[in-house]
Amino acid sequence: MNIPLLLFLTLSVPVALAQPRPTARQLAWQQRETTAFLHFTVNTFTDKEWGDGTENPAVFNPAKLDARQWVRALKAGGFKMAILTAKHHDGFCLWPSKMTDHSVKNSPYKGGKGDIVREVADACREYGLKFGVYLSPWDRHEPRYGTAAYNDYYKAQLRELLTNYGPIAEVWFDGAKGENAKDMTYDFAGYWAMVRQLQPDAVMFSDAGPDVRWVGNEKGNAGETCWSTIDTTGLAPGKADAAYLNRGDANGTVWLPAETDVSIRPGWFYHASEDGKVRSPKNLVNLYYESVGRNSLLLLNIPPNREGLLANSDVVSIREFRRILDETFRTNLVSNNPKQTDGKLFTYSVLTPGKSLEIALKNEVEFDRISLQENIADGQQIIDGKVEYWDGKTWQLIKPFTTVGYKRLLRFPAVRSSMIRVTITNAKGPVELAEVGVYKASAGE
Ligand code: FUL
Repeated sequence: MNIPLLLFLTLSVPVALAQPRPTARQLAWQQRETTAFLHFTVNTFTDKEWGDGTENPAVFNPAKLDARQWVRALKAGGFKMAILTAKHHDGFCLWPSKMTDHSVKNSPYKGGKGDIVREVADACREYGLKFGVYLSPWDRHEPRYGTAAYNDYYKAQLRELLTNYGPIAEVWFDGAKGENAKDMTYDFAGYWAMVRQLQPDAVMFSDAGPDVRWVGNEKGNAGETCWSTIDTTGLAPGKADAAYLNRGDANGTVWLPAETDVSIRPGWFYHASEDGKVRSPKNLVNLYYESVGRNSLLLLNIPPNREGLLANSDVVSIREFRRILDETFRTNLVSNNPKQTDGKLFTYSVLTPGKSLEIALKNEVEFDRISLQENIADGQQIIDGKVEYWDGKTWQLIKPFTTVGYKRLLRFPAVRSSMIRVTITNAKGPVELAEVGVYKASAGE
């Protein structure tokens, strides 16, 4: 081996290895694409968004509660997981925690014998959805809040949730805390160690990870440029630089993909007054393009009502949302290209900046959507690029794009052609282009 080559290998290999990559659990999380959020507590009955912790458990009476109805509707909406607010900021527990009386056990629900965490976990298992829990660190009811003893209280509750309900696929650590809340230093390191020990496959969300980061807004959109890498220095739960979280950082040293949480209604909890303000299927489809289509995951909240059911309007909206997406993405118009159309990230073509990949279509066809995916198992490389179509004489620009990562969806006015080409203009390293989809959007979009 000649000296320059040896030198090149020794210098370049460690650099390549240093590129952040997802863990197996992060990779599985990203490929789920859409998760449902279920916000439910005393607020549903008091018509509030943030309870103050003084609510009487007697108000909590979802007489017709049917978790199977929730999960059936979520499955029809194509959601792969449901995350339940086991405890929101008001401190009321949807399971009979041994740690407090402020729970379902002192409510009229099932005469105090109910356990909504169990009902939802069981329904998810029955219908093949993953199950996750939200356990608010900020607790406005528990007297120990504000003292070191609260960390033990919180951990004991976390342990109950992690040990009694089967597999937990995600734990949501909300950094929210009211402005006049008591001072409290959370033992996040301790909480996270417990999750790793008891549910090693679970991903943990907070403003700053450790597995999944907040997208920086509650409007439902990831940055037009969105890196799964970020620099976590100075970030902590409740301490977020929203714009930074929204777009990530090409030079970030940590793999921490963005989760886009947004509600189907204006509030996170059900309010009858918002029955006329449920997002339409079209609106939800747009959120999908602006979250999943920008290298993020869509966490859509569909809050159960006072009866303990998902409202029909919401059920219809998510079902139609999925029907439209299925229709748009049913037929990939790319012809004869097994690598880029097999749905597998680990079969790919390697592209370097300046290099194009020409892709033949099934005859001359009309299309207005393109989907691109990188093999993120090896990291995220694309900085920018463009797609063009062949007009019979020359290449015409369809659209430039920036980051791709897990998925980039492009929308543009319909064109007719028999060939496209994808060019990478800038990249951090060799691009592993895993999937290319060319589609004609459903009329429903
Ligand atoms: C926020 C909370 O304050 C909201 O009530 C809701 O739970 C949302 C998902 O996170 O930080």
